[in-house]
Amino acid sequence: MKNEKIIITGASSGIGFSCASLFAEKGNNLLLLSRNIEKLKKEAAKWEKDFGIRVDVYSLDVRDYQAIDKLFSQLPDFWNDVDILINNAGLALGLEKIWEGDRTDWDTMIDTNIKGLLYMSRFVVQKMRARNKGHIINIGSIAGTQVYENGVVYCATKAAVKFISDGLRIELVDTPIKVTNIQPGLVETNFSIVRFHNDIKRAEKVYQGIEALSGNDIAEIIYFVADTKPHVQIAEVTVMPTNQASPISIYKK
Ligand code: NDP
Ligand code: 8X3
Repeated sequence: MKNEKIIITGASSGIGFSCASLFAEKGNNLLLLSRNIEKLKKEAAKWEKDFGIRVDVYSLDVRDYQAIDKLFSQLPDFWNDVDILINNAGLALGLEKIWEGDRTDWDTMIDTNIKGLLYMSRFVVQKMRARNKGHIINIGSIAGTQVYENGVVYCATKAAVKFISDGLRIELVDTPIKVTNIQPGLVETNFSIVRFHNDIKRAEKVYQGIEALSGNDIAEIIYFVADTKPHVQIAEVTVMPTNQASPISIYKK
């Protein structure tokens, strides 16, 4: 796969950054979006030079519909024919029972993981339908198929990602446009640091005693999914560390 045009949300760290790095190395053009872009801009300049590709980086909060509208109205024509959208921006906040949960944490998760993904999809799928070509790759989670206590709202947002992916696939069934939902288990990124509001020690404990997946492991799977023949649509991928069997069934040494 080469010379494709790919949008990645949440490209500043973790899975999104690993995807950007891998797709760049393979010779694809990237439109990278996240709120923090300083470090990303430096990488982008390096990738452009090293791999002869175009990498555009914009600061964007996917919760802000007006900002997305403005971005798409001002994008260079180069981005009119986007091949792949990786809806990766997302987060978990907190680990509490519903009656103890922080309402602003809920709003942030719902606005980012569900509404942000919908907003981005609305703009990009319109363009893909006009060209009759494209692939939407959503980053769901095993938390979207099995709910666990203290994480109910996060799990509900990822269940929504599953149903949005399934529903969009149905709505696009008479087109060549593909929809994939990637459902990872434990991936060691900034995810737990964000979940625990910067409590790094607590975040580190999540990955102690188990070899978690890396962002690169997920990027390699996404690359495989994106590189299939036009008639092959991988609908879902569920991937966990070998010592994980469900969100709560985890063997730690
Ligand atoms: P990271 O925290 O490392 O990365 C999250 C990315 O999302 C960052 O680039 C962040 O960028 C971006 N982001 C968050 N909020 C917004 C926003 N409002 N607008 C734009 N970008 C935003 O975590 P991961 O890489 O692990 O997470 C990526 C996805 O993978 C998420 O959807 C997560 O739910 C999912 N996932 C993660 C798993 C794990 O165990 N790590 C397992 C299963 C799924 P910035 O802050 O710069 O905006
Ligand atoms: C992240 C995986 O199991 O920590 O989506 O919720 S889990």
